[in-house]
Amino acid sequence: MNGASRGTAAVAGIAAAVVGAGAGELVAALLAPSSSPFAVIGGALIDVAPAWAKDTAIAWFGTADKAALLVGIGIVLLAAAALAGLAEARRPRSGVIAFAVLGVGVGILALTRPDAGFSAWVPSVIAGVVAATALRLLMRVAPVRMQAGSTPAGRNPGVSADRDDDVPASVAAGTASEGPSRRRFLAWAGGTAAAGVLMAFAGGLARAGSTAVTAVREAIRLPRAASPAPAIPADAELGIPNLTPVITPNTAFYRIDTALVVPSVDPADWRLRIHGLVAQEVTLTWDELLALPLVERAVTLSCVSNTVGGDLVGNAVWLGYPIRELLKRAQPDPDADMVLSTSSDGFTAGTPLEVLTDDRDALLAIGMNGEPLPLEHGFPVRMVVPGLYGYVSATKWVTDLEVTRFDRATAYWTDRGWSAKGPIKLQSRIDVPRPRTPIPAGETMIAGVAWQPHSGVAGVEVQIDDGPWRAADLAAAISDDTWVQWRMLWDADAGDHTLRCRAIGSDGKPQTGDSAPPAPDGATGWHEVTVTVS
Ligand SMILES: Nc1nc2c(c(=O)[nH]1)N[C@H]1C(S)=C(S)[C@@H](COP(=O)(O)O)O[C@H]1N2
Ligand SMILES: [Mo]
Repeated sequence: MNGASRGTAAVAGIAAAVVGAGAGELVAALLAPSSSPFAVIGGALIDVAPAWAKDTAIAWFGTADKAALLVGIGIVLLAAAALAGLAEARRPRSGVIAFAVLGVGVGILALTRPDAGFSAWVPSVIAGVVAATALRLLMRVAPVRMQAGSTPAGRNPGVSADRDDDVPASVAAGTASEGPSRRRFLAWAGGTAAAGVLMAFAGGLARAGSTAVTAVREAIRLPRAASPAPAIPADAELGIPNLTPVITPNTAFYRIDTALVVPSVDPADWRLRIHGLVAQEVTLTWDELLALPLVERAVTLSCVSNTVGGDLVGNAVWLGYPIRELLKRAQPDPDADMVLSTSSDGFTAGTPLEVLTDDRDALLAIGMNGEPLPLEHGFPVRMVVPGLYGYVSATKWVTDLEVTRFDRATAYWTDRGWSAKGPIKLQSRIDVPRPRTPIPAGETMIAGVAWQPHSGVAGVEVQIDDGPWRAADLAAAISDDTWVQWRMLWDADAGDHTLRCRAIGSDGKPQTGDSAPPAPDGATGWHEVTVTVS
């Protein structure tokens, strides 16, 4: 025991970890953005997490699941750092070594990540070295504990240079020393932690401001579509307050992916390789893609994790090139039935070959609502396939299409227990009134959206309490590939009421009322909203 109190040792460990983590974030921001220690640990955890843990995370935190994960990692690391401090006080160097080993370990882990560059190990190793050094230095300024009157002769506990081994254990058994040495230690520890926070902050700024790819994206002028999107019918938008707009703005579009740090892919380096069971391998560069006759289509995208009434669904106008045209060039073998798409960060999706070659507009997309794809929505190139959940079709940052077979290849989410095939199920949602909003008696508007991309929606019905199902008014649909707004006027009488909706599919059949959870192939059931009319 070197004589520091437990509290002091824990504080030293935490301050050392904070400055190490800050250094790691800063170096990562400057050198290897996807290799920050947090991103590496988080990314590895996301990949090894059992399916139930991920499903729970998405169900609890929705699109904030990543923030929740990072906070969780932070808490665990701080606890571990406190323990490293305690270890250091008990056995000098043990905490220091623990930090160094952790840094090297995470550095090695960094090299195994799918998007790792040569220097992926550097931020974590630097983080470990900085934390280890800081712990060693802080323990030197840590006040020793002593029994009353037993100050070792000739030494001031606050300023001794190195007393790792020379303070007798009995000295350590007393109360922590108060006064200047303690204050001095706290000042050092506080300063160390503050330096860490500042470095992390600077790293965040560097990342946000300097990512070269952001600048490249901003300079891009998208080509005009050879085949523009059909005009949006004037009566597609009902204009009801609080009703989801028919086109989802990019900033409001849900985001779901396994990427803790948004991949930065420079279009100049982007290549798409089409290979596997094909007669002709095809590679495509960004410039070649832009020179092709592009089409623009509105397509509604939904996440399979969307619960009944949930908001993991959005509708955008995508600009891209039909994947079927590229596959035509590659000439798939007759026995192929799947295309395994891979992203720059190692995510994979398995899409039925048939869906990518039929007459629907499955796109290799570069534009979203008139802009280049936002970075978090797959810049520079992603897939968008009308009618399929994102996990089997909508690969962002896509770089590779392997033509293969369902009995030969599996993809990211199918390896975690989700269905290999994922057609989007018929769904509808009540947006207005919001649950539990007080409503005055009399005429009130009920409104929402309904979707089954690629099949289309033939109608929507609404049920109040246990009354009859009544047809709602359907707005004009942009196309069968998009959702459609609906509304119904309701003469509300005082009391508590349950509102329910169900869509009618293109085959005339109503949406099933059987409740099923999202796993393994999409939720079913009727959306219900309870309101109080007064
Ligand atoms: N590279 C990559 N692409 C991905 C994913 C991913 O984790 N990584 N998630 C998929 C899932 S599950 C969905 S629902 C859609 C979501 O697309 P969005 O974030 O643009 O809404 O992206 C798909 N494409
Ligand atoms: Mo998803």
